[in-house]
Amino acid sequence: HTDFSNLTRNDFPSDFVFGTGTSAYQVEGGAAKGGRGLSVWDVFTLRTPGNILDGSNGNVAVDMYTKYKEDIKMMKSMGFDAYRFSISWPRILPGGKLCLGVNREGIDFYNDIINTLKDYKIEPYVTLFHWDTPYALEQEYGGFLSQDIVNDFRDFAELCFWEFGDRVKYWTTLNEPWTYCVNGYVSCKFPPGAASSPPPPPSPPPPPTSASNLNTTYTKTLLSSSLSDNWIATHIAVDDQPIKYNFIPYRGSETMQQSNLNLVPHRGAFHDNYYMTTYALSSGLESRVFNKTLIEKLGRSSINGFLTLSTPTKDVYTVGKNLLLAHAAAVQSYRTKFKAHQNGQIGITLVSCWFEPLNKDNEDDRKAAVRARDFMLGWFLEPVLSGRYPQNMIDNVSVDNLPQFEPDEVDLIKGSIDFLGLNYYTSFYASHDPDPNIANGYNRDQKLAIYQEKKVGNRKVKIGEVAGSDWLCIVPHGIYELLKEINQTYNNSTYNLPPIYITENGVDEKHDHRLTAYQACKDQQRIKYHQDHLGNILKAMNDKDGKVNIKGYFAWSFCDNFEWHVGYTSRFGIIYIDYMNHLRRHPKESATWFSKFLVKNQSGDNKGSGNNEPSAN
Ligand code: PNW
Repeated sequence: HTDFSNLTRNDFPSDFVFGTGTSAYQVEGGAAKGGRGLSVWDVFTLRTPGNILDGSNGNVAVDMYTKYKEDIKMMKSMGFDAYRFSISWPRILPGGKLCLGVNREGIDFYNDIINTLKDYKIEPYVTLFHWDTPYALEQEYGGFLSQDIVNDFRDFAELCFWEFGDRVKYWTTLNEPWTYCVNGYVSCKFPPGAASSPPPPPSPPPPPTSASNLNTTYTKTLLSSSLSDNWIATHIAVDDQPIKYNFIPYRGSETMQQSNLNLVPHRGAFHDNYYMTTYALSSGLESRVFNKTLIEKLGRSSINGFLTLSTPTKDVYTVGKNLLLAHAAAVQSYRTKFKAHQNGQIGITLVSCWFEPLNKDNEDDRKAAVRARDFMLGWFLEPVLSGRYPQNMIDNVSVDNLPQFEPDEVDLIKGSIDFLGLNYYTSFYASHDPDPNIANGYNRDQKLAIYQEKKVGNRKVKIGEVAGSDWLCIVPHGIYELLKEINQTYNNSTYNLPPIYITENGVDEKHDHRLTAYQACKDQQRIKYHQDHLGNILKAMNDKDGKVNIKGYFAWSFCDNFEWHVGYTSRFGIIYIDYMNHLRRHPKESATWFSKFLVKNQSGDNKGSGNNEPSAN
């Protein structure tokens, strides 16, 4: 059955944990307060505001830095058992390294959060790294591109265990290493962006002859330009018309390619030293930035297109490996030095979509769907369980690009989680494509294409209702399919899958400045989203042919917040933030729904107050 509207927490085991989540850079603000150092996100947003859809940053965010007490009180009033948040590495180690000094004010800040949670009997689930790498380490050795990060991360982790481990019993080392890798080193939507990637060789290779239908003047201009970044050049759009355009990915030493896509120019704006344009693609809204040099070369009038950035293929896999090593080093330290007396658990949080074969009757498509999962989830899950990359990655990524694990590294990484944190938002169709017309390595390596819709008869049908973000179609049964598949693949004596926590699940609406706070709090779509996903989780937990061991569920997010490269344009919160009015908190209808859902039966150990109500201060 698929009607989950009467579901309550009492349908779940009595020790099943319900919480909400946030991350430091997305909510704290206080960027220049209390001795905090810079993170890569400060520099990425402030130096190049065009990197962010609305030009915003997390300087103030939702000011949890000063409002955490009222927020924790609100969590309690809704009846949540747990709160998942992350520690800002540069807030407690402003120089990134232990030897450069500990910032006591930062430690005190997190101590007060943890103590407040404890006072309210809310269990802290702490993430050590939610993408805010200390900028000092990015400058010194390129952040996670360098294996030097492993010791610095271990030191940071040990400091956290030492300072907070008497009260924190659930640690996750990393949030979504996949997203950090792919957005940082493939699509360049996240720091470091292309600006920090190695400069291209002095003279780019000549264009292939097949590029004859490109505007040659334009092409020559770019080829002879002295742009210092390895930009991808572009053909130009025409006002508000869907057009065909060419783009020429320029990727270091690799040859230039040409491909065609459809795009709809969405909007664009000139800023002091760059031009930002947003265009609509089937995969979602994308924004791109032209720098001033390029504008001067081409003239303003010709710049109505876009330009995108890229880094060498190998980087993304190098960063992935260093993230795994850093995770494993922190876990080893916890287990050997802290676990015996602190008695907590440590795991990792990984994100995965569910990939459904575009054509279920086609074996190649079925294999492509598994490959898609292996390049997203398996990339990190297989190593932490077995010490190996998924065979699909070994088979499809060139040995020059995929860094191997040394025997001592295998020992360190294998078995390095006490629990798996899983983030699920959406699903895609996957189909086999032996020669994808994609410039960049990671996406080429997978030899597949993903879609959000498929043809049914003569119509194209979406995989699910589209939410605020175009990448997020609502597919509740996808979490059931994903959990079942994870269980089938990894819950055996070869892999020893530990218990799972759903550490993120949620949906957004677009910011709409025309709505009052009152109107914006009407979020029935979110209520249904959580109901339907919780129902599918419960179904996986009780499945006759193999129960999935799931221990908890964290709604993303406690409140609206800084949604990375799309800034404040996307709202994932169950609490609404009024950005125009002192960052006032307003419970959305989903917050009220959660407060009712979370009321415990008056019987047995499920006894509760029975009167949860979200309240704003
Ligand atoms: C998460 N996907 O990233 C992050 O952990 C949060 O910080 C963020 O606010 C939230 O999603 C909402 O975007 C995701 O491919 C990365 O389905 C990838 C996916 C989903 C979420």
